Amino acid sequence: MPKPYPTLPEGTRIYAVGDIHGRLDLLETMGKAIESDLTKRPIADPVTVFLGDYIDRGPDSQGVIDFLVDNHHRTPRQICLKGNHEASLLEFLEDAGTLYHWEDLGGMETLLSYGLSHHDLMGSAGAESVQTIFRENFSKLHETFFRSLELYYKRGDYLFVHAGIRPELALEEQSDDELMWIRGPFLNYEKSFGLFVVHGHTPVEHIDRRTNRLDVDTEAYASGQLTCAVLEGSEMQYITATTDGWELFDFIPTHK
Ligand SMILES: [Mn+2]
Repeated sequence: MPKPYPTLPEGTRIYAVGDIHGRLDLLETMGKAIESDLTKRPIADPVTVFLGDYIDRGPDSQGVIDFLVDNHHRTPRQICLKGNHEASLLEFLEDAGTLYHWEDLGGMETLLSYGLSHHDLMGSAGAESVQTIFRENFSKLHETFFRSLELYYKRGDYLFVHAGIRPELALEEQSDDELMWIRGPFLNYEKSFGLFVVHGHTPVEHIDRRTNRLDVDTEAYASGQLTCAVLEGSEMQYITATTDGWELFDFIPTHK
């Protein structure tokens, strides 16, 4: 018999933060919310998992990466997963020809936040010149951060991953691309994945709990609401951060 609810080992609390997309303002509020929650309700082993998609679309991708690189004093142990947008930035570092694909995903806002000008981006010199300027502005520290991102994190009965997994395929057999990009086959699957999957990538209006997975991506850059699942024992709570502040909610209703 599968367990009715996924569970974490005693003394562990996981804060799992959805897609940020350049919204440093909301990330800062979320950092304060987590810190405040931990002060109010201390626990032996707190972990913050960022589910990927730190950059693109929103206004301050560089600021978000600065925050994550320098986060240790603000939130507990921190795991940063790789989203498809981080993968696209890394691809552009290697291959200037991927610029237009990246721009379709909101990469322009990231380039602007790293100090490139509209003139640099519109210039006739093309993608190679954008790549050269970006490489100069992209610090070694940030590059190391991007290259150190994990594809998934497993704890207790939970699996944390940016997009999802291909159903009925062992974790070791999953392709990197699917872990960062998958939608339909994962989202439409209604049976158990073995582990309960906490993910971002596919925007939902409100944190969306199903019987086999939890979608935490509330499209922060457009909706102005960043969401974080708070998991402890077999309890699920969540925090929302908006420009007005933050709030902790006690219960995530299961969406059938
Ligand atoms: Mn995203």
